[in-house]
Amino acid sequence: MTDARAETHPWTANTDAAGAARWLADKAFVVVTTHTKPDGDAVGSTIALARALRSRGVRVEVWYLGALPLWLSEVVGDTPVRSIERDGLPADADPDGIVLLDTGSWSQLDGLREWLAARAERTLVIDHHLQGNGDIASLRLLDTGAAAACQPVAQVCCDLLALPSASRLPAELATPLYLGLATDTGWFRYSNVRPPVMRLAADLIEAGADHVELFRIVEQQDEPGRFRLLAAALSSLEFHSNDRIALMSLKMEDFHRTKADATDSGGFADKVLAVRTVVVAGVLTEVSDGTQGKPPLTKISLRSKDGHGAIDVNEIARSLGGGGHARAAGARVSAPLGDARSRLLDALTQALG
Ligand SMILES: [Mn+2]
Repeated sequence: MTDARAETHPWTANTDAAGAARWLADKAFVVVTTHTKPDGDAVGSTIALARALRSRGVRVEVWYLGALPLWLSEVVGDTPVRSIERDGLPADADPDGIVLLDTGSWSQLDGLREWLAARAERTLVIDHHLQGNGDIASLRLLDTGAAAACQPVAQVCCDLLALPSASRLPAELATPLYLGLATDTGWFRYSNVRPPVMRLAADLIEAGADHVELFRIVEQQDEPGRFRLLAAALSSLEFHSNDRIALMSLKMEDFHRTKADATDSGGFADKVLAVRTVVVAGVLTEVSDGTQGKPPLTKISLRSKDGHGAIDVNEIARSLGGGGHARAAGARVSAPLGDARSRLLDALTQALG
């Protein structure tokens, strides 16, 4: 998006929950959608709003983009859902209202961008992110102080159903709303947990949100292969620089032996940050060892601990040709695993000073 467009379409709110509910109330067919690779907040907010609209007799479809979480069907139940990747874009879909949740960025809407751009005049966006594209929707309910999109969506649901408090919501709405609140706050551990988050969580539990079942569905679904792979990673664990650096390495044969796939190593670096002395952790994954007609390639994933003197892993990753965020970053290095490990260790040792 050009700067001129950002000026004529600023990322500013122009409605509140009551206004959004009034706008939705007279719709006949609404499509509810969200960012690609939907997470807990994306799924929770879309399903809750779809159920609220359905209970008012509105025809609703929820559309998802990109890879879907493994637990999706257990949260969605019988609410009508379409995967654009799997089912395609319906040629004849002509909703009189579109609601975009948990994002306002064109870059997160690949596969639906043109369809949405042609219909911005009948689109409502409800989001909590600091940045977005104002031209994505003519009606914008933005609460950048909210920890999750599910917070403003909970209020819209209450207004749609004329309920005085979220504690009176039907349980089938309270449970997905709780999912968004819980996952966007790391199950109520992150710094975005403020009093309204806990008040809404309490109301949703009062309404019957099944938080015990949600935790099982979302957080206790790992395949055994993932933990066999973690065992392999831990057996390679080495500490450097007075135990402040932790490195783990996974070889191609580790994936074959444990029947794990590339996504199964997600979160391994985070686990090692639990060690008191460790300030930065890296996982090196051998993508190609250079023997099968492909040049050697090693993937690096980096995490660092918050606090005074925290290591900026974005900078480290950039020095290796990658990038990311200050606390989480990665790179792909065209080198065998051992060489990549040496280069990474040099960069980390230097950064620690
Ligand atoms: Mn969110």
